[in-house]
Order: sequence, then C-alpha cells, then structure tokens
Amino acid sequence: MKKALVSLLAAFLFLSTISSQTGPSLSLDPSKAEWFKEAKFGLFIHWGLYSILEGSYNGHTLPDPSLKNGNSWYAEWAHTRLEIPPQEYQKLAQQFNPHQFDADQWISEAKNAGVRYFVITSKHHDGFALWDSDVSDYDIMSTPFKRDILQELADACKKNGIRYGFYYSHWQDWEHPHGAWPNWVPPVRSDEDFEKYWQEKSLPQVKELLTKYDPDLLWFDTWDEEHHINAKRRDELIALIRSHSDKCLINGRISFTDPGNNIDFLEMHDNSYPDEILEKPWQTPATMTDSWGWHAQDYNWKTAKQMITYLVNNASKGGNYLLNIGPKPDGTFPPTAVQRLREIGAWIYTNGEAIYNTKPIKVSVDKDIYLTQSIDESKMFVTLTANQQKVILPFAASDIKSCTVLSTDMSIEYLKISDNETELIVPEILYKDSNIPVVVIYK
Ligand code: JFZ
Repeated sequence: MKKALVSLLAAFLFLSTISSQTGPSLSLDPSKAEWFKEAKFGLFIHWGLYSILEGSYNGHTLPDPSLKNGNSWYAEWAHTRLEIPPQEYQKLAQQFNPHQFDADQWISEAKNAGVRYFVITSKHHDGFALWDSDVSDYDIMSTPFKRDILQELADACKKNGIRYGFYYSHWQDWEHPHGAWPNWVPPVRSDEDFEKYWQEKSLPQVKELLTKYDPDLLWFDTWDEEHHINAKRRDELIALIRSHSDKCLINGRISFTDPGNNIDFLEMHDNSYPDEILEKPWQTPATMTDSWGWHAQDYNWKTAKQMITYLVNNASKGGNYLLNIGPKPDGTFPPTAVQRLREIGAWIYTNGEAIYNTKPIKVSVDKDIYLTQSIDESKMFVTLTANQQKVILPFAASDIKSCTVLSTDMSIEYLKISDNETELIVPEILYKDSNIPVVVIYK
C-alpha cells in the first residue's frame, strides 16, 4: 500500500515537472479569478491622443464611406481610418494636456456607479503610452502634461478598493516601425520584422506595466485576421505575465482565434451578449455610444435601462459587463456618460444584491425576465425589464418561503399554477417606483 502511494507520488511529481516544462504554469489557481466572477460590473476607458481629434480630421468625420476604410464610428481608429500620416498623428502628443484630469474624481464616479473594477487603455493601436515608459519616448512624458496617468489612477483605485487593469495593444502598433497594422494597410509586416517590435516594445512594455503598477488584469486585443500572434508568442507573453504576477488575469483576446487553455477569462465580441450560461469567467466589453474613444458627433447614447438590462442579462449567464467611457481631451467624462453612470449606480444602489456575488439559475424563463441567485442558493432574484404583470416561473410554489420586492420589502403574491410552476402577481405600482424592479424569492 505504502509502496503504491510512493510510486503514485513519484508519478505525480514526474508529470508535474513535465507539464511545467512544456507550457507556462499549467497549475493555475482557479480561485484567483474569484473576485472577477463576483464583480459583475467594470468600467472601461478608451483615452489617448485620438481623443483630441474627437472623430474628425481634415474635413472628414467618422464614419466616412468616401474614404476606403472610413466606414466606422470607432474614433480611436482615426489614425488609420482617416488616413492621417504617422508624422502628423504623432504630433498630437504636443497637444495632449488634459488639465482637468483628476484620478480621484474618475474613480469615485466609478465607485458610485457600482463598478468593482477599472480598465484603461494603457496603449491603444496608435502605440502611444499613457504612462511614463522607459521603453518608448512615445509616451505621456513627451506631452506638455507629463504626469503618469496610470500611476495616479492605480493609486486612486487602491484607495477606493477598486481592482484595476490595463488594455494593452500587444499586436497592432502604428508607431513602432515593425508593429502590426490592419491587413488593409500594406505591406504586411514580415514575421522577422514583427519579432523586433515584439522584443523591443511589446514584451518590455507589458513587463513594465506589471512591475510598475501590479495590475489585477491585462486586456489584450487581436481579432479574426491573420496575424503574428501565434501560439509561441502567445505563450511567451503569458509566461512573462505569470513570472511577474501571481494574480494578474489575462483575457481571451490575447489570441482571438486560439486563446489556448492558459487564459483566465473569455472576452466576448464588442457589444455582444451570449444567451447561454458559460462556465468559464467571461465579460462583454460594451460601449455607451457607437465609438469607444471620444467622438464629439456620436450622439447615439444607450439608455440607462438598456445598459442595466445588459448588465443583468450577463449576470444571469454568469458573466460581467465592462462598460466603456471615452473621456474628453481635457480629462473630463462627457456629461451624458456621467448621467448614465449615476442612473445605473442609482439602480444598483437598491438592487445590487441581484447582481454582485450571484450565480445563474439553470432554467429557462420568458424573454425580459432575468434570474440570478445568491451563492448559497437561499435567495433567487427575478429582474423584470418589460412591465410584465404575470410572471411564470418554473419552480414549485411550495418551495417558496416568501416573496418580496428587493428595494422596498413590499410583499408579492404568488400562485401555484402546477406542480412545478408558480405565477408571480406583479402590481403595476412596481413599475412606477422603478422601471426595472427586482423580486426576491426566499427558499
Ligand atoms: C477592438 C479595437 O480595435 C477597438 O478600437 C476597441 O478597443 C475594442 C474594445 O476592441 O475592436 C475590435 C476587436 C475585435 C473585433 C472587432 C473590433 N472583431 O473580432 O471583430
């Protein structure tokens, strides 16, 4: 018996040595993503030199179908889509001076909105670093502003108990001579050339982000296009991150077509919402308007109700909602963005228990009804987004101890429909009080 145990142990040790040699840290601690699963709601920020352009350049405003690749609202893409010559674009650094930027104000606004984590573009595709980078001079220190924005934000997040992370464009880089460009901008960079960028800028800057700011997550970005991020480079980057941080989470877009098994959470397409429960941690990155970066003529704001519905939908499928704001070049949030954050925060103030620290319920319900439950399964939350008067739930009425409105404790009547169907009788007054009421069912 003892002998069998010893050889089992030996085999285990042998196998774990092999696995640690074949791939970067395969024995990940799954509990390190626990905070992310509980958090449900994060704030995303797209901010950089492109914010100065506000979606326009030289008489053209995005989307502009008269330009070959101009048909997009994404203002952070102004450099390539509005065909700005690199030397011209890079001169924007001399103008970047957000004199009203106040990290504490941003983070307290985020905190009041109910977000639990904060992600900012440390470097978007344009290649410009919002921090004091030792690796590249194309950074915040080359602007009149000369303040380390990431440091100020990281400090504010720590002070307010908000987790923080950085978007880093590890593949596209339109400043380094060998960084990647979209495939519609020839020539396609050779793999040897890309390797120079990879070794000179991409990897060293990621290392810098880890050692200087100790982020809780890194947000990488690739898409469905043939690219230089093969499995070898992906694993090299992951190994670098794991060697500098035990806690830093990595998103799936590190390699869109082949993320492998060593990422920490899945990233949905922009503004896309799965309708099934996913087991791995996941999130949807989402815009409030059509653009990520500040676009002065993008007036297509989603309503607070739409955004709360996306948040609740994702929570009911086990996922998170990473909601974006594109701050203005002076360092302030657009007023409508603040209004929306406060509207969402007001709803979360009374209904947050239906979101945070919940898990999905594996049953199907009618459209516009979203179910979550407390981790110990003693409470179920029914979120109603479409003024429903009659709500049929696939549970036995005999399992219910009581049923009330989450925000007010008002009791809600329910009826047995069949052995495993219960009807909630929702009075109209509920929709007057809140246009997205939550009913809590105690089991
Ligand atoms: C990317 C960026 O290009 C964009 O500027 C923004 O930062 C967003 C969050 O991420 O946008 C994408 C990425 C992937 C796809 C489309 C847009 N895709 O897979 O089709």
